[in-house]
Amino acid sequence: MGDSFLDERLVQKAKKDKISMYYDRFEAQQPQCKFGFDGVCCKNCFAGPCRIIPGKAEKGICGADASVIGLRNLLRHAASGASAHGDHAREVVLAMLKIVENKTHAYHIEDEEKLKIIIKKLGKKNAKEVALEALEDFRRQEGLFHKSEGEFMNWVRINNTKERLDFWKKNNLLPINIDLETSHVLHQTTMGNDADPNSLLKSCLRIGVLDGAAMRIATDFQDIIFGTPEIVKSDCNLGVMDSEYVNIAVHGHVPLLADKVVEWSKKLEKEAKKIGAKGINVIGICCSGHEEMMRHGVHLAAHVLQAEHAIVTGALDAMVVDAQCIYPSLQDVASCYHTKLITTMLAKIPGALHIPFTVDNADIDARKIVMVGVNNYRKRRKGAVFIPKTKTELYGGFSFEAIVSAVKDFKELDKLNGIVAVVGCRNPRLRGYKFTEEMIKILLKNDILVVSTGCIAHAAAQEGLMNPSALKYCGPKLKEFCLKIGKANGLEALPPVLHMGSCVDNSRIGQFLNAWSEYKKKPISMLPVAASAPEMMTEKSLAIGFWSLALGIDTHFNPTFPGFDRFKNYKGCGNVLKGETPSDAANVLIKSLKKKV
Ligand code: MSK
Repeated sequence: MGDSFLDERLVQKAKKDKISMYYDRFEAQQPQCKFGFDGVCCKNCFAGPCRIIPGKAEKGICGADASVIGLRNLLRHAASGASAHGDHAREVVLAMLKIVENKTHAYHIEDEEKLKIIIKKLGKKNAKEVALEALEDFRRQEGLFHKSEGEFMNWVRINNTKERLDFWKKNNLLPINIDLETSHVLHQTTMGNDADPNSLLKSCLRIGVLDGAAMRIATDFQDIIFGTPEIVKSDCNLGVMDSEYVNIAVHGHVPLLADKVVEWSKKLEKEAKKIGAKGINVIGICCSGHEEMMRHGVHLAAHVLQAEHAIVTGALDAMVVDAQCIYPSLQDVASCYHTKLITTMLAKIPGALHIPFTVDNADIDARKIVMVGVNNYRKRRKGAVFIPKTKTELYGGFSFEAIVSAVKDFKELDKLNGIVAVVGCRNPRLRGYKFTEEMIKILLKNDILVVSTGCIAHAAAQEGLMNPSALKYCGPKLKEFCLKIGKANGLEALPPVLHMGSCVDNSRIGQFLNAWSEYKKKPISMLPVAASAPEMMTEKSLAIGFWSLALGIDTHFNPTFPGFDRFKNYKGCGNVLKGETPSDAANVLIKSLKKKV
């Protein structure tokens, strides 16, 4: 049996084709390890593993107790998540440096305005200096390289309110550089190091501050290179695949690859027609989907848990992946059909075709990738193709700039009961229960505007919450707001759930909150805003959650992270919220907002 958001006919098709899907493997894992889930198993040295059993074994062999083990594990997870965002950001900054040094002609500067704003904020003269300042955020060593390098990350300094910077400084939460901090956490959590729960908790928040900056670097440079998103109409769900076209999926996170695949798909249309297809249909999975939908209107086909099903349709000619959230199972599924799985960057999978993708060779590599899909089209097995009809219209591309230009006056937001950022992954643990969709509907009914990113944004879009028809779920104040703003912008209505992009684009939410905080002359922690990761799965989501807490935002996590019950709120940061049903989750979020209005 599959999950409620999966197409039942594809579930049955996978079963008939004898393919193991994530939900089959999830069942095979039951019962899952309780010690692992509670975060009280330590494997950080080889005297272990040590498991904490209340009343029997309260401490590990070295003497670390449940709090220390739990927080060390949590901190390691958060640092891994932040390192993923850091690596992603570095790729884009290095590409920018190549552009400005004329070492690549595959990319160019698309958004000069955004570049100028960042040059000004940094007090620099040109694009090259901006790229070097960003790279400084990966190497600063207390003035070793030059006196002006500062003591903490540039992207923290230029993108946060004075109130937050002062608080973080006072509490030693300002990160020096991305590589140093993530590596420091590995050291800090090895056997025989930091055993102070308060210090470990502070490090979690410091990693959160770092993660916010890493995401912002990625977003800023992506906007400069590919353009800042504007409101765009598109479709979502697997019904966007087309059996008469060559279907190529872009899956992962880094638009350096996905954008080139989109470009070459247009250039190679004729090749597809030569072999009898009507053209090339690029579809988006996970965050690559968001990046390409926002800037090119590419259809959002699938979130992380639907990626296997995109292959089961039998109509996917190639799936090209880069990094993060790529299940290795995709190759097992692809090997049962004609689909070519192409790896290109960090995520390598045995059996897949590996075409290393580099900025230097971007055009040659992207052409090669698209031609693999085109040449594979004829290998589709007749009778093995089934594409569900389900697709839903959505409006996406609500960058900070797009929202400001649509809403015009922040005063309009005073008419609402607040804003909740609902972000993150879909988690198989929820067994397909539409937790997110139900929770969002309760928020809308309570006149709360929702902004969303990542796979949760796929979920919201598929439920029809990102188009004007979702007004039927809204309370009167939210409905009036959406109608007024929508009409002023030539839309039937503003969707009550705003699509703000990929995981790194959570930084757009931060950008919006800074501007709102300035307008209201109140710290973010006093604004009617809360956050939720209702189906948290990846370590990146945890890092994002710590960023949200460090900003002063009450944040809901579900499933709760390991060691939740021992986690203490840090004064001056947001509170960790628990809600294990959609109504409990919505209620704790609403309660948090009420305290601020
Ligand atoms: S892709 S981090 S499963 S949102 Fe950004 Fe989806 Fe979560 Fe990956």
